[in-house]
Amino acid sequence: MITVYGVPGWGSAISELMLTLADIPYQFTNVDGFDQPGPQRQTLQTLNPLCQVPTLQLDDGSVMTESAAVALMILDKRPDLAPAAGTSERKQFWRLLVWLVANVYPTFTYADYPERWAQDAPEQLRESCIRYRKSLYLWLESQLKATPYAFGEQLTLLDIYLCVMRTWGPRHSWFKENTPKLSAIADAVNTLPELQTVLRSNNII
Ligand SMILES: N[C@@H](CCC(=O)N[C@@H](CS)C(=O)NCC(=O)O)C(=O)O
Repeated sequence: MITVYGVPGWGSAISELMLTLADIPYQFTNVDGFDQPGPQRQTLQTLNPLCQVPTLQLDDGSVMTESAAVALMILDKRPDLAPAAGTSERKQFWRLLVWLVANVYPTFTYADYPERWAQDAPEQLRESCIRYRKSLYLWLESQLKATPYAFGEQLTLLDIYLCVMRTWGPRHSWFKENTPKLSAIADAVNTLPELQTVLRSNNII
């Protein structure tokens, strides 16, 4: 069975929700505290030199990292969790999926641990990353045209990202005020019966 190494509410929640939605069994290993020296970090570092979550160990023992790679792996089994091949929606799906992990996700890497990158001005780096992240979310909001999900009636793995990322900085109230379409998508995902247990175990609802 797949093992997901993660921390409740962190990036591993995206993998857990995607796997659950796809009906792919997995077990969860909590590595809370992995971002500080200690046994959890040692465990994770042997699997993933970047020492990040999500880190997955697959059925064959191989390691899988990068949430978008996990999404692609899942789509191999469950193509219905993305818009159909040949549609313009599918192209936008790829675009926004990669855009999120390439642009928004790194703002957490730098803002959550600014002292790693700017020892002399960590607060400045944190603040500018958070400002940049907000500008990215505002652009994303301008791209969201459909309801109840990003691509209309079809629930896709992109909606799972939005649901989890909405719980991170700049937090619910900012999203509600500034990105109401993104917030509504996250709210819609939060009502899905098949995700309730995992949403709860990740403190998302
Ligand atoms: N590109 C990775 C980013 C993963 C990531 O940044 N995870 C965060 C937690 S949400 C993390 O592990 N941060 C700790 C660190 O970077 O040291 C992905 O998409 O999975």
